[in-house]
Amino acid sequence: MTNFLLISPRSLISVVVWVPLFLHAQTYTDLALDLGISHSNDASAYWGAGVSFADFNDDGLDDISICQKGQPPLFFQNNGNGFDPISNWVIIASEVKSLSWVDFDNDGDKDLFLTCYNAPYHLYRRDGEALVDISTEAGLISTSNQTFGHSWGDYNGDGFLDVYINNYNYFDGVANQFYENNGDGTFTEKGAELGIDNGPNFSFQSLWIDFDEDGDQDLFIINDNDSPQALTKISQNVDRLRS
Ligand SMILES: [Ca+2]
Ligand SMILES: [Ca+2]
Ligand SMILES: [Ca+2]
Ligand SMILES: [Ca+2]
Repeated sequence: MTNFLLISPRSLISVVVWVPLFLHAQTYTDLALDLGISHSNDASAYWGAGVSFADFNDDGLDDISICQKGQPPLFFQNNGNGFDPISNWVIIASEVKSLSWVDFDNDGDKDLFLTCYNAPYHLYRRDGEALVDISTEAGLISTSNQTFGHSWGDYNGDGFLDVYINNYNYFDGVANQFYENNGDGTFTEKGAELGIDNGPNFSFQSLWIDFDEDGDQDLFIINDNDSPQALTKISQNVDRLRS
């Protein structure tokens, strides 16, 4: 038996008219000034700057952290009706390219990691109201003063977040770095050992993502198109990476 779909001219018209009634264009209103955020990145900046929308004080309200050209980052705490600038966190004098609030030590509060332009990257442990620079004691040693993006992910599934760091050195390509979290407040660099140091490419950003949905984190790397080797790479996590 053959089934037929009968559409009369009248029903066809009704379909054509009916569909657009359920399509709505989204509209947005800029509330930044009303909510207390007046920052604008320097229009002459050659590269963009990162931003974080994360609850850095764990009060249930997402806060905003903004990187900016030639200046330290800005922090705005969400008060429920708007945002209050935090002025006592002058933690670094350098331009910051990206930052993440991340509980690297699993003690329940969010710590801060940031990458810098013309300075080493830094990891700050959250101790109450204070942010304590523990980069050196944690074993995070910059090989570049031009670090752009970074990404956190638990590549080995041990419950502690590891971090991949993208170095951008245009005239002398510097390999990226990958730090395995030892779970005791320290890290071990394993980029070359795991085959993910990305060679001398000028590297913008990275992302840990389980692209093949096999339960482990794979690594996606974005490089500048002037890079000597490749634009982008994805390293499949097979036996803890090696690709
Ligand atoms: Ca908050
Ligand atoms: Ca923490
Ligand atoms: Ca881990
Ligand atoms: Ca995977």
